[in-house]
Amino acid sequence: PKSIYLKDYKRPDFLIEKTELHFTLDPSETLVQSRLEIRRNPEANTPAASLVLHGQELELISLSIDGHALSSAGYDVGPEALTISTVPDEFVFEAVVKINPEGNTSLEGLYKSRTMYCTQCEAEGFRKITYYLDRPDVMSEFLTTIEASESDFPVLLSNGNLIASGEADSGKHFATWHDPFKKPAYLFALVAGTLDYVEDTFTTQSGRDITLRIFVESKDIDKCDHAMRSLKNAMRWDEEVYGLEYDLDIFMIVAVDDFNMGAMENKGLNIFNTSCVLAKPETTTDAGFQRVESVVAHEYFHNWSGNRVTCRDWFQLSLKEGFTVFRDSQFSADMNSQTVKRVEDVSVLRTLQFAEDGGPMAHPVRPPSFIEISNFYTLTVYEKGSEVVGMIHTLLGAENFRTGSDLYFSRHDGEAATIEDFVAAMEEASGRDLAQFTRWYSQAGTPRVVASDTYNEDSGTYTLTLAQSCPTTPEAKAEEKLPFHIPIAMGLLGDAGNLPIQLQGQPADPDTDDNTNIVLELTEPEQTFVFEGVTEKPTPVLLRGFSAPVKLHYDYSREQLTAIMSRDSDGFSRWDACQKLAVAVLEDVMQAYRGDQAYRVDPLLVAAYRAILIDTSLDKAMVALMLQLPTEAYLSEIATEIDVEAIHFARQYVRKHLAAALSAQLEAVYQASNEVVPFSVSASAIASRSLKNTVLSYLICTDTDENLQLAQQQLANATNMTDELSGLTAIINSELATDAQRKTALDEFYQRWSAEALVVNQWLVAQANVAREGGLERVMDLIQHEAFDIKNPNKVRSVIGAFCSGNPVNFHRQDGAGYEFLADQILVLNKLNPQIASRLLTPLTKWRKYDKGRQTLMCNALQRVLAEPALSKDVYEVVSKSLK
Ligand code: HT7
Ligand code: ZN
Repeated sequence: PKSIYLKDYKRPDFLIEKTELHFTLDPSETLVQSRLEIRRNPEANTPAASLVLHGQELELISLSIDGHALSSAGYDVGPEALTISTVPDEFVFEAVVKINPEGNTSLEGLYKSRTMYCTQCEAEGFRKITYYLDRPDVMSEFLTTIEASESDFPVLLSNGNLIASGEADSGKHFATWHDPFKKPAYLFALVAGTLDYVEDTFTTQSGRDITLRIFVESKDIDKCDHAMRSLKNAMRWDEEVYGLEYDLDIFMIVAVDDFNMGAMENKGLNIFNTSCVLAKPETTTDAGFQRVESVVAHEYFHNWSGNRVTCRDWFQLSLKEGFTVFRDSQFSADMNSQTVKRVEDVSVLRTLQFAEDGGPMAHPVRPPSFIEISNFYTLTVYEKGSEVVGMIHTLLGAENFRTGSDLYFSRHDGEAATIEDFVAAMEEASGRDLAQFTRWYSQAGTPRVVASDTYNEDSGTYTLTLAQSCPTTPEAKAEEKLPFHIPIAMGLLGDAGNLPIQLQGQPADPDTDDNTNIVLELTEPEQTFVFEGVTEKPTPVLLRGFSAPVKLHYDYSREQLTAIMSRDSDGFSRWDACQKLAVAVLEDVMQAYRGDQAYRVDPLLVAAYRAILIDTSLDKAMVALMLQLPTEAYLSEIATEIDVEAIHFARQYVRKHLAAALSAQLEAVYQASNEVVPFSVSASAIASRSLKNTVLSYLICTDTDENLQLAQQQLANATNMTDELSGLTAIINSELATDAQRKTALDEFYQRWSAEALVVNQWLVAQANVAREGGLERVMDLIQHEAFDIKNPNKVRSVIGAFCSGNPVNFHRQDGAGYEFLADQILVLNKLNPQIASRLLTPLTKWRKYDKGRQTLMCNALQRVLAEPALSKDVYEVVSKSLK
């Protein structure tokens, strides 16, 4: 397989003005007739170019140009393209092809999910439907007719507005949809099935009534309210915050069970993984409710950031994804809590994206090349891309950012744009030069910033020096990297609270009434900032709100960390200080574990946690977040060499110690939060459950029967899935429970919920994550369970994905059996669903961070995958790059 390079981008030789499609649906022999109005692209200036259309796994039935059938001498069909060497400047191309939806297990193109037909065309799936210029800079108006048996497929949907329906000559029924907005093929969608829907309306700010429909299987009709509410909130929010209004007369969402990702923003017809749309209290956890809210909003926001203004090529993916993640994060923060949302986002970024940035698949937010684009729907493109947009927001301020976004949307409406276009709009709107800033798009790796300081009591000056560097990544050595433009939001903390800030050489800002916050702009390899009028030796609070995706190092004392935890004005920094303190304490235990010394848990941490637990004025959500020790994944990310056993031991040890030392406070908080109140997904109700269940996870670490009974009672009496699953998780992880007690809890749970696929998935995840010995054997049993189906990505993620990423002590067994298990599953999935196979590889790609013994075993597993003769491009790219 060969790489494709951004530097080789060329405009398309041809444009497709109009696309007419006619589908005659059949499980194994669907007929697709296409009529394309094509003309040469004057801007390409390639007057003699042949017509080359993408096409894969298509059975060609007939071809014609301007009504004249082409004989096989007039064209060439390969496995990936159809070439017609001589065509006029403007012509009508018609083709009939046959495709096999029920045999399509890759879930790209047209496929069957349970009883329905659906499509997934991003990034390059449309070429599995018919011959086409399947690239995002070819935008066309679509007219789509679907013909199918009315009894089996009463609902026939595509993009845009329904313009005709009725009985076809064949006796089947048909529906014709017209999408007036030009779009690339990746936004095409088709759905056919027996579906019910819930309907609502939304009146836009300009007074247009939009019909909103969510289509689901009838058994799920009672799980649509939250998605509908979220959709309406998102529509209103986009009008209010970005001035963006919906454009078609109808907006539809369809829930499907078999889906490679979370959801897809097809124009007017979003297709969702059931896990990201269905929710009701009895079956869905609070995290599930919040995921639905954010994914519904994300896909809706794409209607502008992605659809009305799309990407010129797939290297620009972050143009739509980074910006849309930024928009959905702003939305979720506005709907819930700014600080909680920031902590959650930063946890994901620092744990998973930083790990990606430090591994063999590291790439810039705009990758310079790829073999398979599906491999680049990454945390870097999405989450780091969002952080980059967030830094522009910080540097420009909210008002200039909005002016820039207005300019971007108005200037590029109906176009396929680039990251340069986005940055140029932001520069023009603000008058700021972002040239250096754009290095965030082209240089991979997580920058490291080292802060050091001095305080001069006599002059009242405080001097802060910041030095930046960026490690070597696959595309560039550390020495070749140029300094980034890094916004560092910060403050100074004194004995009684935050100190006023006066930077030398910078007049005080009369427009701000908050003089305790400043954004420093680090642009040089090393820079010094002098603060004046500092009346006491301060503690710097650096990177407030996590203002840049960097690893910032300052040598804090543990006392300074507890001061920030209890007194800083920024909630994020308080949480972050708590994490830092916990990391230090965990590292003490890890060191003792390795050196066979006595274990000691710093009483500072116990005291800090006690203070948090008894302070009833604190936000419960923040208390819960602060009480959660850094995860094993985060501790692995920050380690130079991952010591699997030491990390696991230290975390367990400190948890047990805290549980014992704080048992009275924990019990009091549990009892106080275990109130019976009507269910709600308000931020405060979620916070309350989050605190209660965090506390339960500590209580279960104590070896007392009462606490096991507490978990059993919670499981038995729960009226919502958050509490029920927390009860189950506590029991199956408890060292006190007997095997029989764990089995009873699991069996009863399964019997209760076996008809609810999404609940069963959570039941699978809970088991795959149990860290007790024998995890691999339990997972091998789970893949034989009737609830498991290797063709369903949600099941694969729930068992294999959860085990390999969320259960390090069992996956990284010393004998390498976990690695061999994963390689076996990848080889099966490579044939069925290459995208899923490739994503599952992630834990193996991190082999360089482990001890020599594990390195060899992990590489052996990767080599075994690489030796497979029929390796998909997806898997080949990840395995070969990670072995380099
Ligand atoms: N834009 C969507 C991407 C997507 C996707 C990509 C590759 C393979 C399958 C996929 N399903 C959806 C999702 C989003 O970011 O909104
Ligand atoms: Zn997206």
